[in-house]
Amino acid sequence: MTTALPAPISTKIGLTLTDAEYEQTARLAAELAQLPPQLIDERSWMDAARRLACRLPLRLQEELRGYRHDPGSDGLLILRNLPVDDTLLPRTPTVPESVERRATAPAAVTALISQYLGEVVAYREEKSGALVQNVVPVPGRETSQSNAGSTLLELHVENAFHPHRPDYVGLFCLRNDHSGTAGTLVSSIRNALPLIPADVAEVLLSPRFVTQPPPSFHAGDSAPRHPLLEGDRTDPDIRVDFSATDPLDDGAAEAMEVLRRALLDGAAMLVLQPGELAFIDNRLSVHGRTSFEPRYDGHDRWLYRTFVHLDNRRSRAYRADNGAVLH
Ligand SMILES: O=C(O)CCC(=O)C(=O)O
Ligand SMILES: [Fe+2]
Repeated sequence: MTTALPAPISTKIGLTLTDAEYEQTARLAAELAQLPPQLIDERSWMDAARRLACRLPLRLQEELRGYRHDPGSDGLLILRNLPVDDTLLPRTPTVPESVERRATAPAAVTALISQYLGEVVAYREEKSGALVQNVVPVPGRETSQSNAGSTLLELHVENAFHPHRPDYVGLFCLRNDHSGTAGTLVSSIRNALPLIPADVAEVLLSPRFVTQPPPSFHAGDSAPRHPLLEGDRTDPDIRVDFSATDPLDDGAAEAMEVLRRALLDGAAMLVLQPGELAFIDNRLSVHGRTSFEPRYDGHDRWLYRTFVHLDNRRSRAYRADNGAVLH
């Protein structure tokens, strides 16, 4: 990675809720949070989230619908001024594989918005298939290339090895890190492509790479040989994890390094603040995280993560009982 930090992301991307919209969202989240059985992973609760999401503030609905149509050059949507009450939050969890099972008010906020964007899904072999996962630093995992770490997390497409990787990754900030500097790195192939020579792009478009499951997965086969770029040559999708993808020959290794540099050159840094929810388009953009110093004092950085698919039907063979969890 370069030593210079990428530019902070423009504050113009996305939507900041007005105070009236904040109140409307808080009321809706409170209504959802108290619905029995108050457990996120129960089907009836997520069904209610889908239904109630139709009452989110109209401007928020419009923003989400527009983002789904075209995620823009950064593949990023940032929603600001969402309800999170720090005085009601418990201590930041510190255990490995931490997930949120309880229908807390902020979990209801992220469930509503994620369900409006598409279908909230999870993976059986990762974080016990929970639909809302905690992104928190874990003692002893500092250097792990997973979201439990606190050293630099390499740029990656989420679950790049999986045939049904998420279409979007949602990161909802409950607490920032103590120094207020931990940054989510985001870089899109739309911005990087012009920096890549045509002959290198040709290599990236050919199946000369394999990708392993990330360390957060307990089981799973590596992806069969695949290209790193696919689809339209002028506006391709990207599929790479710089700590889990291996080039199969020297030319592929060189091309992958050019891609990495181009993505780093175009990367933006997003220091999420409490009440901000970022969606990353996992087909167009890679993400990572700068390093930070956890204290393990109950007030460390804490995000809720959700995964969203656009079309449940495509992954039906991977989901038992037509539920939300893929194998
Ligand atoms: O901590 C972050 O900002 C991102 C971590 C990450 O890559 C993830 O949770 O998928
Ligand atoms: Fe990630």
